[in-house]
Amino acid sequence: MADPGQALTSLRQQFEQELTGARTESDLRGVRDRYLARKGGLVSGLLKSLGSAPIEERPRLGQLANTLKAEIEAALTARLEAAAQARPPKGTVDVTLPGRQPVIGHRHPLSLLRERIEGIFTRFGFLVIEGPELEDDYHNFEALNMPPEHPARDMQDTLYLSSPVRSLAGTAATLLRTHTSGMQIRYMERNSPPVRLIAPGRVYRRDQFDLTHTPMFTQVEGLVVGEGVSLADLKGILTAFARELFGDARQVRLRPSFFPYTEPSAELDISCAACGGRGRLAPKPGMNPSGAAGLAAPNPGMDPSGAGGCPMCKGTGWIEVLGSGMVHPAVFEAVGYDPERFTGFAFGMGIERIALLKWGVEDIRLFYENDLRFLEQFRP
Ligand code: 2U9
Repeated sequence: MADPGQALTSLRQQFEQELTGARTESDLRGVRDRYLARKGGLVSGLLKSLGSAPIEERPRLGQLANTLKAEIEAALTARLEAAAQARPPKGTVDVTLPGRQPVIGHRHPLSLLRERIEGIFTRFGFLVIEGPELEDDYHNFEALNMPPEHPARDMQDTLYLSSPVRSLAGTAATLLRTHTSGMQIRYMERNSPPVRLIAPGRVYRRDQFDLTHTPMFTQVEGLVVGEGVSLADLKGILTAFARELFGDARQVRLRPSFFPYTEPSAELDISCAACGGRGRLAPKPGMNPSGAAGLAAPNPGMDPSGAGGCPMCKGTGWIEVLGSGMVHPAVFEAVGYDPERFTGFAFGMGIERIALLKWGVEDIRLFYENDLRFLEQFRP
């Protein structure tokens, strides 16, 4: 073993250093255990090692070691007592601690999109109206030119209540509304033209639950009625809306369609952003577009079928955004407007569908699963 006298001196120095370095009560307790533990402590190790010192040295070394032990105990007791004195009383708040960052939530992406759409139409001078999700047959179907035998009223398409309930509108509701049109009917029953409004809200259909369908979704419908309102007004308003939402670069077209409550009817399409309306994706730089000499590598952006069609618009160059049309005279008759005097246009869109198009999301169900990893990507 090393010279015990030397070992004593270096243990004292080592202890002094460690004591100076100890900042907290738990540091101090650590030092105490390392030096004074009965089993395995540095001081008891030193005392044991004295057994190997020359016999005549042992009394002196033993005395020195005991003095060192007493010093260490006294120094540690003093520091631990001082630390206990300085300890803040129980329950004290340490105002010097850094604050904890609260987790800040935000609105759901579908709510953000709905607000965005409402903002656009509000700036166009439209009123926003809301109404009950439980609806009666008359406001959901009959007044919208869908008489009792109409196929849309089928049990396969509409969710009916097992027994009627009194709706917020005060009528006997028999079904979950399949569109928000009932609100527009109610508004026209109570107000004369001109009318310029949108009706956003949840609607329900007996649909399958898949990539693009949910049995509940969010609609925004719109209605404009007045003297001399024309298809040109419809096209102007909806083109302005589509460019506000999707960007000025989009081309817009109306494609003939059919709805019971509008005549004529049209779908509004916008040009596809993925292919710029060409229907096929542009060749990647470095590709030989002619394919001459057979040297061109396969383009990973191309349809794997080899047709080269754009997957976003299925090769058509156009994407369907909403449905629209001139309000059917039978609807005006139902609300007591003179169809000879007033004309109007209406439109309807599903916000979820717009969200899929706008953000390139492939599965509509993601919007309803509340997975924060998904939702946090839409922080405004
Ligand atoms: C009144 C008169 C007419 C609203 C309209 C559409 C065309 C339409 C669909 C879009 C996708 C429904 O959400 S969707 O599945 N809607 O295509 N909606 S015209 O027509 C009205 C509304 C109210 C009084």
